[in-house]
Amino acid sequence: MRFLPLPDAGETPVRVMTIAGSDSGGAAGLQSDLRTFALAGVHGTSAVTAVTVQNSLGVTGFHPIPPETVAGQIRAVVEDIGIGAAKTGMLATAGIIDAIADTAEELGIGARIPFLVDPVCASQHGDPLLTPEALATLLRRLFPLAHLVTPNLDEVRLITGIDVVDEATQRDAARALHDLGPRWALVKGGHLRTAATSTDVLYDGADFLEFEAPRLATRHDHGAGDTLGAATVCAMAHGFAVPEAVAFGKEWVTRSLAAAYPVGAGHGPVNASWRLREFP
Ligand code: PXL
Repeated sequence: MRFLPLPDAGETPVRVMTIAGSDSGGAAGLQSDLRTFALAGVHGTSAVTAVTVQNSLGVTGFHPIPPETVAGQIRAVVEDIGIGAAKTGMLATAGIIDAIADTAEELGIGARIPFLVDPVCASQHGDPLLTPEALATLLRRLFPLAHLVTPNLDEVRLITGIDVVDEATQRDAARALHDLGPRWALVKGGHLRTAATSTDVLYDGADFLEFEAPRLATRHDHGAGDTLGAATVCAMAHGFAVPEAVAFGKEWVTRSLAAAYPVGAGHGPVNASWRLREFP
C-alpha cells in the first residue's frame, strides 16, 4: 500500500481535526479517529461533541457538550494550529450542528479546508447518537458544505428513503445524496451482507467510481466507518483528490478489519495498529 509521507523530526506535520463524540470503550468515535490519525502520521486535533457511556455491548447514554464549547474548540485549533482537513462523526444535537456549521462557514471549513461529513445516526447496536430532529439540520447545514459525505446503508435509508439491495439502488442512493449538496457522495456497501464483496460507490454528479474490497468475516468491526473516514480525511489533508483519498481510506479500513481483535463480550474494534508492523 502507498502510505502518506511522514514528517521529519522538528518539521510541522499535516494537521487534521475530528469533530466527534467520545467512545469510552475506545473502539469508535474520536478515539478511533485519533488512533488512525497518529498511525497515518498526521497531527490529530479534536472538537468533542458528546461523551458516550459505552462498551462493547452498546451505548447506554450520552452527554452532549454545549454548542458554544464545540464551536470554541474548532476556532481555537483552526486559528492557532491550523488544519488541512476536518471530519465529523457523532454530532448529538441540532444545536451542536448549527454551531459547527456557523463556525465552519466563518473559518473556511468546507471552502478552503476540505470537509468530510460522516452522517452518524446510531451505533452498530442501533443506539441513537443523534436526536431525530437533528438529522434534518445536519442535511440542511452540513451537506452543502461537505466535500464528501460517507453514509452507511442504514444512514442512507434514513436520509434518502432508499433501501439499497444491489448495484442499481446503490447508484440511485448516491444520486439522491449528491442532490443534497455535497461535492462527492460515498455510499458504503459494507452493510449489504448479501453481496460477496464490500463495495463502496462514489459519485460526483457525473461519474460513478467503485471501491471494492473482500468481505471479511469478523464480528469485531466496531469503528469501521469512523476509521474509513479518518484515513480518508488524512489523505485529503495531504492534498489528495477525493477518489484517491477514498482509495487510501478503503485500503486502510480493510487492513484494520483484517487485524480486528476481541475486547469485552460484544463487538471488538477494528485495529489500525497493523500499520506499526509496516513502517516506514
Ligand atoms: O461508529 C459510529 C460512532 C461514532 N461516534 C461514536 C460512536 C459510534 C458508534 O458506536 O460511539 C461516539
